[in-house]
Amino acid sequence: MKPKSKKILRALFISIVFLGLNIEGFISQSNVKLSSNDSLFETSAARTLFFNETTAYNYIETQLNFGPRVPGTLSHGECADWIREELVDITDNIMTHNFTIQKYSEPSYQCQNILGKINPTKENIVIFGAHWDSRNVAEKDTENQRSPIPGANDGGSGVAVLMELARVLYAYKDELDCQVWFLFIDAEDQGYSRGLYGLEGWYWVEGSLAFVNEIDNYYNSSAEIFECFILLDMVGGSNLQFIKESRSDEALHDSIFDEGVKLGYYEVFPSRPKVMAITDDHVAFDNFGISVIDLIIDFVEGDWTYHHTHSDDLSNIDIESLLITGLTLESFMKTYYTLNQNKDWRNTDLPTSVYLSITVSSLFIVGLMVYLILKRKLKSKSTN
Ligand code: 1BN
Ligand code: ZN
Repeated sequence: MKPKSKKILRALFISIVFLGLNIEGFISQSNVKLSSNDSLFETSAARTLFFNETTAYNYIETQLNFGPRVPGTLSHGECADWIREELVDITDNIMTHNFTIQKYSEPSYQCQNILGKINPTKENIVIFGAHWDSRNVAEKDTENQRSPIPGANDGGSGVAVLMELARVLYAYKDELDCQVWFLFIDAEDQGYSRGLYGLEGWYWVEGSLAFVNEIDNYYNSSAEIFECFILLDMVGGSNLQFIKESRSDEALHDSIFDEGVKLGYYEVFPSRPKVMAITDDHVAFDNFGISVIDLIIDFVEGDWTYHHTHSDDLSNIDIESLLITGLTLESFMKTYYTLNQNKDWRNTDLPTSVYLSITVSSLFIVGLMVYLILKRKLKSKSTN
């Protein structure tokens, strides 16, 4: 082989390797491999997201300052008013669904689901939901089982993330091609467990059942279409790890978990999550025919052990968990519901990174083959 040909071949080989390494580097960067302790704001993927964990944390603190949000109490009414007041500046319209719960000869209770809508004239509707009542008993505590819990995580965290999500999405609502509903659900947490009712005779999830019964009053069923219902429950504890709730739509679950993994939160959104069936506010929406997901932890055997105890307070909230949940959901909205994109979470395609990896590997192999063929040809030419 002539020295000049050798030089060209060497340059070709180096270029192929260099190109391959660069593209691989790009892919691994775009996947943002971070542990949950790293600062996300140092990464390019997160700089386009605006969810603020301190604002969310303060929303929990405000709720706890009202006292337990148990139906029939002053704190409950004050918290409902506060939710409505907050929504004034961060949604386009606010509706209240009033309903009454009365069991046997017990007193009747005035309850309210509160709905804030963004972009109410768009056709497709994404619903985010969280319950805002807190449990009237602490049946899993060793002390004072008959007194109400603070509900920082169970109740408070979901409301806080919803509220902050509403704030950030409202700021760029013109870039979204859907309606977004923020549904603050009452009367979720007063059912029966370990010998105690929250409120005598109540079922779990009374508020969502009542809302879905009357959902026709809140949208135009001949012109508007529900995309999905995303429920947040207990998203603010330490060692956050979401389960796969058995009613959750497979494609919706995968898309949201992929979004979390894309941001580097592998442990929070595990590839093989625990599968559990949980009675929660998504059930009524699932029965209505909407694709649902319940973003919830394993509150029975998981690491966060304060469920329905007096220790479900601010000291057992991890601000990072609020951030992780909020950023993941904001990212989900950007990926699937911004204008001028054609992604649909229902298409259970492989993640883009897998396609990119396959393309790069194929390019690399083809390049290598071309190199080897050329090398052999040049060698045989020079020996002739
Ligand atoms: C989930 C979160 N639930 C209440 N807060 C529902 C539930 C709890 C259902 C314990 C059965 C037992
Ligand atoms: Zn609960």
